[in-house]
Amino acid sequence: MMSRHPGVGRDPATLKKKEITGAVCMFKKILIANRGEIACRVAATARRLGIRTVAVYSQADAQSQHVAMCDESVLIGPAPAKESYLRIDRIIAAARDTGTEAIHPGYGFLSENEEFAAACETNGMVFIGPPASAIRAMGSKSAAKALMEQANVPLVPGYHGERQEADFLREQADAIGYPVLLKASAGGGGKGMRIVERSEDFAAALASCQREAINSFGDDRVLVEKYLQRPRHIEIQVFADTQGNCVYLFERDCSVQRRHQKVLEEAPAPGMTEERRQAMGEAAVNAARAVDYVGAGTVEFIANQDGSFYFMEMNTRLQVEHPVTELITGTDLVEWQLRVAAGEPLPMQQQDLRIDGHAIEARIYAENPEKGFLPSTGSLLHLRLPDAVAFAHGEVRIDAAVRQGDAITPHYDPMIAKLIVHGDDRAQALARMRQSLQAMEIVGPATNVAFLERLITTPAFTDAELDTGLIERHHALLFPPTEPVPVETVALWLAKLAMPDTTSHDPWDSPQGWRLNGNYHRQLRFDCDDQAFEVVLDYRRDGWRMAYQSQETILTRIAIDQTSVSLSIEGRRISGRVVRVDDRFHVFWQGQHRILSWSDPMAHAGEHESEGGRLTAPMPGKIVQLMVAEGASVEKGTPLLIMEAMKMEHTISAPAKGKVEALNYAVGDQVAEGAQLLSFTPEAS
Ligand code: MV4
Repeated sequence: MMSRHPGVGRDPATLKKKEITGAVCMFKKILIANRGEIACRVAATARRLGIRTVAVYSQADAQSQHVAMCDESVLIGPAPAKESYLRIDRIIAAARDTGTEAIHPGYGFLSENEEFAAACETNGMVFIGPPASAIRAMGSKSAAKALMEQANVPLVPGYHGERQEADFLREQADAIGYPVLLKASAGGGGKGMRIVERSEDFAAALASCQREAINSFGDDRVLVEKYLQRPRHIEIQVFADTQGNCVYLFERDCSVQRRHQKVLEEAPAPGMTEERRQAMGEAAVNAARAVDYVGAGTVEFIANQDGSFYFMEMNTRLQVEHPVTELITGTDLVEWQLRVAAGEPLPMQQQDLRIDGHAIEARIYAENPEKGFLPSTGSLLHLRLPDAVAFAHGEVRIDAAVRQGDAITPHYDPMIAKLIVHGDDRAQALARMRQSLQAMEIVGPATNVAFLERLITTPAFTDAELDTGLIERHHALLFPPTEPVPVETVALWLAKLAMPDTTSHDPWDSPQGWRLNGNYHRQLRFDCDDQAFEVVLDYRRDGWRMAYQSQETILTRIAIDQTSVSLSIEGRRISGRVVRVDDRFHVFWQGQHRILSWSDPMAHAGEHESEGGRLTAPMPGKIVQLMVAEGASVEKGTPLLIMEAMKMEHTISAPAKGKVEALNYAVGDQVAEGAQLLSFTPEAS
């Protein structure tokens, strides 16, 4: 799966010791207390190391990929996480019942739950993570800050003590200098933060911050900090073993985020100097040592544009964005976790670790950027991810747990996949990121793929002007007005919908099928992004003539199979993909995903024709079923016959209460456009 450069810089003595202890100590079976891509990620490394895996799953996940990837699986409850993935008792029972030696918690869920870490130990299982005491020590912001201060880890100027009287805190704020930031001591992820610009505003902001803190965390203590404008979020990956070794695997820049949700992560951080990298790395190692850390951890800093940096918090788990670190260091951090948890020393020492190239990760979410990033659910009706296997050296990596047909449900995080790319430098990594985003095809839930492509091509991002406000500041560029539907997109759609195959032996496919009434001539309408469009298609000797938005184009169809369409447009060859879901056609062309809704004229057949007593075929087709007999009296809306056209079945229904006088066609008959299908007499009202 990874190991870009297995064994790089490893000293032979370490390797030997590792192999000996590895043979004795490594786990035979682990349980993965998680779901989704991280459960699959852990299972992949376990399999590579010959370790058996046990999956746990909720009722909603019985058919999921992580269950399929593990050797055994145990149902732990209904879909809601509170009743399954957060049930310590059931997970421990599953581990006991399957003879598991160790439990990997992944990220989220129970990964930073000290009670869970302690329960593993009590039950004689290894928690693949830090000791419960380290989780606890980093759990409270103010307590962690006090510890960090003693360990010489730089802190933002501020007050994080026990005293909480409003007057005292205001004096502290006045001394720090405005603007200041109030944070809930028990908080995290930006909840309960208040910026205070002036001393006069302090009391009201404090009261509001305390209210939110007590409501969210049951603890109204706050801390006061100097507020940094436009900071960068730079985090350091650290790793410690049980023998007292602790290393840093350099930094990740995670500044590009939206409402405290990371969107892009990269390593190394653009603009980082060797001196600062070492200073931040050593500060992070000091932070880890201060809490007797073991395993994978991340020390989060905020950095000023001038490079000064301050400790924010420590995440005591493997993070979502760990792959960027893996790609630049040639490591498998899950392997490191397993070795460390099994009591082995770290596979590499600080002086062996090097940065190779540049890596960027994008999180592909089922969400709608145009609707305020509202999560979107539903089945993945069509799913094509970039072919990572085609990149033999780990240039493109996809960490995902979904397959076509799987559903994104409202029960869990709507992340579809992580796309991680590597390049010799940032520009090359960015080019690969763009190429890979353009290759993605997702039909079903709305996704952020197009938004991500705009984001990575925004000049501020390509020029690495990173800070936590980037997305908000470039809102106009990131949400441009919708573009007109390109002629190529329309041509691909028509090729799929309305261009019969001139070489096929199926008579229905032959253009003659369409030309019973003379020349093929069709006028079609579609909606795209709430706008209506019209296009006219004629069959000519030299191909199909398409008239769209006062442009005439000659098209020839080259090949259509399942979803792939290629055609020639004015002699220029193009190819794309068209996925039909009912009357919606998803057209993918050059990284654009447009949804063309076709207003099916058959859907309204007969509606306006009842007066004359004629029911005619609005397009050529074939009769597939007659549902009434001649002479039948029917109610309005009674289905009369089914006709196939455009490879879809359409039901023709009675336009009014009345009598079917005559049926003009039998099952199997071809009918031309405009043909009268039956005679119908509406009942006089
Ligand atoms: C800050 C800050 C500016 N000054 N502290 C947000 C979540 C929490 N982990 C810390 N956060 C911040 N703390 C001071 N003194 C700005 C942020 C912040 C932020 C930090 C990291 C990543 C994204 C962020 C987005 C907005 C604000």
